[in-house]
Amino acid sequence: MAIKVFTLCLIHTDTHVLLGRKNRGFGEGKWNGLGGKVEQGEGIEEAARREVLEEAGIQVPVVERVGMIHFEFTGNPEIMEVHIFRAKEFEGDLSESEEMEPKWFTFDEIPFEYMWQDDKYWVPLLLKGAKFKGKFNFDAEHNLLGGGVEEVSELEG
Ligand code: 6U4
Repeated sequence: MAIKVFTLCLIHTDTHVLLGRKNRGFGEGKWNGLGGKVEQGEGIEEAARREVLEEAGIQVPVVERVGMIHFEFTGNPEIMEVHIFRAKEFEGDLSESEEMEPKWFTFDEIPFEYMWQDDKYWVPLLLKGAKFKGKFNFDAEHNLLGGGVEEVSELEG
């Protein structure tokens, strides 16, 4: 199966996490971290920084790759490989883009019911500083069918 590579970056402090509500495209209406497709010739970390800048207007000088999840959607022959990053610092002023409305949430207010259904399984791992790998399957209407994540001590690759 063909693999398509994406990034997803969660910026957080000790108490708050930055999410964006997607205004259009894949996952429209859902709150999520910031990210998107890795472009041809681009490094994955470079793509993660670019997407944060494009979607929220801020720079993340240090990003740490903490997770890798494969998503499969019924009827779509491409596996979506999402590289997940954490950033604890940013520079610049947060701005809304055409694509995303960014907002800070305290850890106990994270709107899991308005996020992708897999997020409740791995966002807590990211926030506690763990690294993880996983795989989830969705039906064509984006309902979760199965899958899971596991903590790992190191992410290879
Ligand atoms: P354009 O073409 O600019 O609209 P682009 O922003 O490059 O697209 P997009 O928005 O299609 O890419 O990327 C999808 C984003 O959604 C990536 O950050 C990965 C993320 N994503 C996809 N499935 C997900 C899922 N099940 N759970 C999750 N994030 C998911 O938390």
